[in-house]
Amino acid sequence: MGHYKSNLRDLEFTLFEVFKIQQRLGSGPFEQADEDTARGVLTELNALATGPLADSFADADRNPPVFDPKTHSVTLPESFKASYQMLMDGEWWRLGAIDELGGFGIPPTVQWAAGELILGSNPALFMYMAGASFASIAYANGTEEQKRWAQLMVDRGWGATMVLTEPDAGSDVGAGRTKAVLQEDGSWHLDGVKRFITSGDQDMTENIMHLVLARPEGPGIEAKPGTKGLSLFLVPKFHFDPKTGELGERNGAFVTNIEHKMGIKVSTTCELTFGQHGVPARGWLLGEVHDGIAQMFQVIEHARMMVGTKAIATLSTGYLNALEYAKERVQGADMTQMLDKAAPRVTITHHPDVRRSLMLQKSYAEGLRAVYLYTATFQDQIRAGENVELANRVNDLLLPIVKGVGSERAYEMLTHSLQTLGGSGFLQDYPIEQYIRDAKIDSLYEGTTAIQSLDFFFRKIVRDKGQALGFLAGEIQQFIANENGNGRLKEERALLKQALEDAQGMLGTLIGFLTASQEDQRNLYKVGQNSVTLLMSMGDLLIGWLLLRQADVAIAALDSGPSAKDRSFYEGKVAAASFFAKNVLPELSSRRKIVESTDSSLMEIDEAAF
Ligand code: ST9
Ligand code: FAD
Repeated sequence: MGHYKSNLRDLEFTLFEVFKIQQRLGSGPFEQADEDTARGVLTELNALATGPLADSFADADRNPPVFDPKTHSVTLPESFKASYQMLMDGEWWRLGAIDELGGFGIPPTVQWAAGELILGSNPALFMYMAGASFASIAYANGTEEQKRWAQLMVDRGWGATMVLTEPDAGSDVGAGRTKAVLQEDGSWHLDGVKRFITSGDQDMTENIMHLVLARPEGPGIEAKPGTKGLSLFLVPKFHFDPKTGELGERNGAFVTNIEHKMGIKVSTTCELTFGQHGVPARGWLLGEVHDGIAQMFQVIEHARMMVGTKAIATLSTGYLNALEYAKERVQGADMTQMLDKAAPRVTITHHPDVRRSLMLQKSYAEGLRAVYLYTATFQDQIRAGENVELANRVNDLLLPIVKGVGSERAYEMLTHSLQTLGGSGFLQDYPIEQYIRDAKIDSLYEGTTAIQSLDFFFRKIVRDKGQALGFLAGEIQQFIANENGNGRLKEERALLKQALEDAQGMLGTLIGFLTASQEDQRNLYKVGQNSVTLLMSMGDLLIGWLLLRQADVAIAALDSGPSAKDRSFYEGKVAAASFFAKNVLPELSSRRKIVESTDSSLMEIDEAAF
């Protein structure tokens, strides 16, 4: 058996029994895909993900890519290349492609559910496979000629990258200095050094299309500071015939280093140098507008969703590995017989602390899965043209939760998964130590958690005038008020009500600090001290609510006499929801007190006193 333990049952439950996504399948933009197609996609991919895709996961970690500085090229381990080839042969890249470029015509909910399977099995495969998804951005924003390039990217299976970061421009993308100078033929010559570029080089595709943010220079071009002064350029690794895609000369974008990392080692993280090795780095402005940051955010939004889903996928397999171990590992006696030295030894699932930890892992893994799939239901609505404006706002609001909360909680919970295995968890004989190393990146790239929390508060709540949040709060209120579940889960509903009040209380306090900053700007610091707490608390609230929605569905299913296997599944859903409501949601009350009592002392401490 490979390392990857998927949870297809929970994916299908959430998609079809809870969110009932089949109601949109088979018609409109999803005409090509009915429920059977969607289930078929997941079943087929599940077999691949738990089998051959997972096979190279550990090998590619122990034998990471090799960089040759003489040729500026990277060689990936053969085992990984074989897994990648399998994905490409199965045409699974179609999952992320728009219909015009050969997409499957399945809704985002199913795309992301399928994405979870690849991301849990071998996350770097998904990232290397993203060329067709990136082509969608070139297609959506490009000139007629660039739309044809997008088609070539897909037809010829090219790789692609997103190129923002520089040594002095990480979170602060607007500090980037790489420039692009307009040439007489309408192309641009790029000059600068970018760093940390994922998939910047590899030896699996014939070409790579870099999507690069740079500062345009040329006659009549107004220089603007910050992100609004950046444009987006298409910079291929090799030039190509625009009709056939046949490769020409090497372009002057060279990988000049690769990073040696804590985890996700097979995903190359490259320094990419433009125009400094004797060959000009020629690029083409994407479309005809200088609107680079907005165009790049079209990629970033998907990439943030991807990173959150990756983290959640890893947590899920971490939990299931821990569970399997715990069911087999015999150690110690049942606690009620702890004084009897001759008492029979039991499996560790009998120990209350192991149970507490496993249930915490389960509730976060399944609750976060519900969060990312719930988010994707709004992407389904957007695609289907239903309530598009509101769906866009809600999707925007939820993305920092999927990414920020997903990554933080996954990393935290994976340490519980490792702990469940005792000393064995520390060994490379089990996958969890690699999961932890591979998942740490998720709270860092695509905007750190602090950046997600600022985006959440300032852009997604304040600038949105609370419209999306108001909608969500209304949905939660409605759930609290209804009596589904035959009067069961009453206590849990009361706990959810309190959690909603606490989260709203925290938000109200932060809005108060923001208002007070008009009088004294230092009050903004109080927002900054608490924005991550707000984000994490809203995440817990959402998880608590979605788990209880699942429990409602599970109770109804239990009442209708399910099979023995299904009975255990549904009982598990009710147990996880109840556990989370009783053990996690009450924490919001104390967090609210902390937020409310924030003062300015932290910002007044002299740096030397740290
Ligand atoms: C990275 C990659 O880390 C890691 C993994 C790579 C994996 C690659 C493969 C992935 C494949 C996945 C599939 C994807 C493919 C695509 C599929 C397509 C179908 N939402 O607040 P302002 C815009 S890469 C939308 O003033 P500052 C907006 O235009 C590196 N737009 O910002 C706005 O203008 P306006 C990742 C947003 O103070 C403008 O920006 N690096 C949003 O100038 C300015 O906004 C980072 O993520 C948003 N949420 O700059 C950087 N926010 O207001 C993190 C802003 O007029 N840092 N815009 O609308 C930040 O995000 C900063 O907050 C900042 C601040 C840079 C935005
Ligand atoms: P910094 O921005 O220096 O942040 C350091 C710390 O300060 C963080 O804790 C951060 O939260 C905090 N901080 C910074 N600013 C603020 C603020 N305003 N308020 C509160 N806290 C703040 N980039 C690409 O362009 N393309 C890629 O493909 C890509 N892939 C990557 C792959 C890997 C493995 C890694 C490690 C990075 C990758 N990145 C990529 C870069 C990544 O997006 C950045 O590392 C990330 O955005 C953070 O920037 P930084 O590392 O410079 O940290």
